[in-house]
Parts: sequence; C-alpha cells; structure tokens
Amino acid sequence: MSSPTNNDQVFVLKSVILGVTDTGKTCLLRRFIYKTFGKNEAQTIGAAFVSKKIQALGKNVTLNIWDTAGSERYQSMTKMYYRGARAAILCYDVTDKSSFEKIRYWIGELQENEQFCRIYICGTKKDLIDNDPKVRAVSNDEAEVMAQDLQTCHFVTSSLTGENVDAVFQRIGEDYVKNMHSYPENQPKTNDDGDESFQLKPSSHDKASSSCSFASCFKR
Ligand SMILES: Nc1nc2c(ncn2[C@@H]2O[C@H](COP(=O)(O)OP(=O)(O)OP(=O)(O)O)[C@@H](O)[C@H]2O)c(=O)[nH]1
Ligand SMILES: [Mg+2]
Repeated sequence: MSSPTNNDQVFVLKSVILGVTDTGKTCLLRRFIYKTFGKNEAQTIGAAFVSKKIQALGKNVTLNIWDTAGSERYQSMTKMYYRGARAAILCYDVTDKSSFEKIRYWIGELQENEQFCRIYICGTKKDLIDNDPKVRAVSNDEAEVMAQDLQTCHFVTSSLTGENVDAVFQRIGEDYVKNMHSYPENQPKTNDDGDESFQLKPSSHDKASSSCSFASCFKR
C-alpha cells in the first residue's frame, strides 16, 4: 500500500465511503475533490473511484477512495470495496434517522472483517439543520455516543457549503501518517538473511495526543 523508505515517501491509502442511498456520499467526495456541489447528483451504480493527493503532517498522502452505491441492490458487492481499506467513512443524513441506524450494520461488517480499517462517522447535510433545526432527526449526542463507543471521530458536514468536508479527509490522512507503523504494509521487510531492509522510525507526531487515536481504534 505504501513504500516507506525515506522522508519523501508517498503513502497510498485505500478508503471507502459507505451509507444508505441519498446520504450524500458522492456529494461529499465531489466537494472534497472538485470543490463543487452536485444538486442533481445521479445515484451511484456499483461504485466509483476517486483519488486525491493531500499533505498530512508534512507527508504526501494519496487518498484512493471508493464511493459505494448505497442502494440495497448493490449491498452484496460492497465488501470488495472495503476489503483492505484503512479508512471507512460511514455517512448518515442528519435529517434521516434510518440512515443513522444503518451505519450500525457497517460497523459490524468492518469490525468483523477489517481489523486495520479505521472508522469515521459523518453526519451529512448540516446546512439543512442550520436552516431549520426542526428537520434534525439524529441528535448530536447520539452520534457522539456512537463515536465514543468506537473510540473514533464524528464529523457533521455540509457538501452544499463545504463546511467540515476537508476536515474529514485531513483527519484520515493524519491518522494514517501518525500510526503508519501499526499497519502490516509498513512493517519492516526482511530479506532472506532475516536482516531488516529498512527501519521505520516513529514520527514526532506519534506523541501527539488525540481523542481518537488509532491504537484505541484497534481495541474495538
Ligand atoms: N442540502 C444538502 N443536500 C445534499 C448534501 N449532500 C447531498 N445532498 C443531496 O442529497 C442527494 C443525494 O446525494 P448523493 O451524493 O448522490 O447521495 P449518495 O449517498 O451518493 O447516494 P447513492 O449514490 O445512491 O448511494 C442529492 O440530491 C444531493 O444534492 C448536503 O450537504 N446538503
Ligand atoms: Mg453516490
């Protein structure tokens, strides 16, 4: 997934975005990558792939992101997109309670199958509740409780305004860089003599405290 040999290394990070149809997954990615909003975004069929390079903690990170289709009919295919992922953004629509209930399903799937996949919870369409608080269907508290249970982060975003969108992806990149030594693909390789072909050194950022540290993520 990445070749950590020197400071110019590029981390290539597989990520996936999951959630029921219409939660705004494609719009979130469109905002992040193209800085535009898709008012009439077409339903995703199967999955779509996007990629973006970011800087995280002074490192180059390429986020390869699978945008999955939320429609039930594609659910059986979704496993192939989250397989091997190091980050999963679980989206729910802040105005739709059932979309929030559904993310429990994805949490179960990921916990069962993807030991190294860090989960991020993302409430979408923040602009709708900013305009009219009465349309909120998921309280911030219940989403925070879920995030705390998972020892992970909860974001509330608007792809319409762009609020908090970059923060989600920045956090994913930073968590990966901070914890690079935790991933199997970054473990020192050994040659036939058993010598290490390179030695990873923890970055100075490893000491930084975080409310959703990667180590705790593995405790799930
Ligand atoms: N107001 C508002 N509408 C949004 C936002 N994000 C998405 N939408 C709208 O929600 C609808 C669905 O957005 P998509 O991004 O296509 O949803 P999706 O989760 O990719 O849906 P599938 O591809 O079917 O899984 C579209 O009409 C968007 O315009 C947002 O932040 N604010
Ligand atoms: Mg879509």
